[in-house]
Amino acid sequence: MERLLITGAAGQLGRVMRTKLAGLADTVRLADRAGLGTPADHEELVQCDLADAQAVNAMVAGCDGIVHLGGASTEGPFEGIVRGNISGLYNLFEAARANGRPRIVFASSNHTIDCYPQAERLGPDVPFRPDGLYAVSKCFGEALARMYFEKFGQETALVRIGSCTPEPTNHRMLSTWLSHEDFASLIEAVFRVPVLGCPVIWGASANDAGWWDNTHLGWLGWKPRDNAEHFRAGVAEAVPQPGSDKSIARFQGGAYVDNPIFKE
Ligand code: NAI
Ligand code: 15L
Repeated sequence: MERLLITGAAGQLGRVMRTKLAGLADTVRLADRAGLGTPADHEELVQCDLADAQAVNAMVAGCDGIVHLGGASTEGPFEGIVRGNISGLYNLFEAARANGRPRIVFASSNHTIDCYPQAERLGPDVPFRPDGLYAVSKCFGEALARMYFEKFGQETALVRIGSCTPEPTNHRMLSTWLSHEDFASLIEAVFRVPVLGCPVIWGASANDAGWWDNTHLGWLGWKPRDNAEHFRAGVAEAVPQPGSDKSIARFQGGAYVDNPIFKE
């Protein structure tokens, strides 16, 4: 690629991908509403709010690929979720449509299905079971991406990220963990494959205790290498086994399922 755009580049995953994806394009354009520091030679910095349609159009112009990590990333007041994940996402897809439809990696979330019990194994076609307004905004994002694919041929990977952290740090994450390395290799696979479409992709490493089935993705050529199982002993030592009646041991969203809906 000539120019890759990473939104949410000041965030947790954005800062990691800024380094890991540096070789994916001649120029990497980094965007966020927060400050992004000093650009390296191969970087361009754009400070903008996703709710500003004109600024988003300028942010997308000239890019051949987009890794969309920006927006609200947890449960919070609805206003912030609407800004980043509803209006912001619409602005991003409209900008993509106006600028040659660069392929998009959309950071969706496991929260779209978090009310399923941990005993169930999920394929890509299960109905949503969101656990809050943040989760609902990700369901909206997946539906929006699908509509732009059906009507305009916009290709987007709907990556339902589990828990993307340096290491799994609790029992639930032995099932939901996505290593930084596996996320980076997934993004590379999405941009490498000749035809992408608009698939649901479970963003998890090759965890022995995983809940999500990616066997529909053989054509993508993505082989996650990490496995949370290697951390089981350390997690067991550091965190007491949760009681089987607790949400953290019952639902795929764990304790997130108990989050309140925020009032303004
Ligand atoms: P983060 O909260 O650390 O980063 C999000 C970034 O988006 C922040 O730098 C923030 O300034 C920016 N942002 C928020 N609202 C904005 C707006 N209206 N306009 C412009 N920028 C805005 O989140 P993190 O952990 O890096 O996650 C990145 C993406 O991946 C998010 O979309 C999140 O929902 C998704 N995700 C992350 C998971 C994880 O384990 N970290 C799991 C599942 C999904
Ligand atoms: C997410 O969607 C969030 O962005 C992240 O902060 C974690 O809560 C993650 O899911 C998770 O479920 O562990």
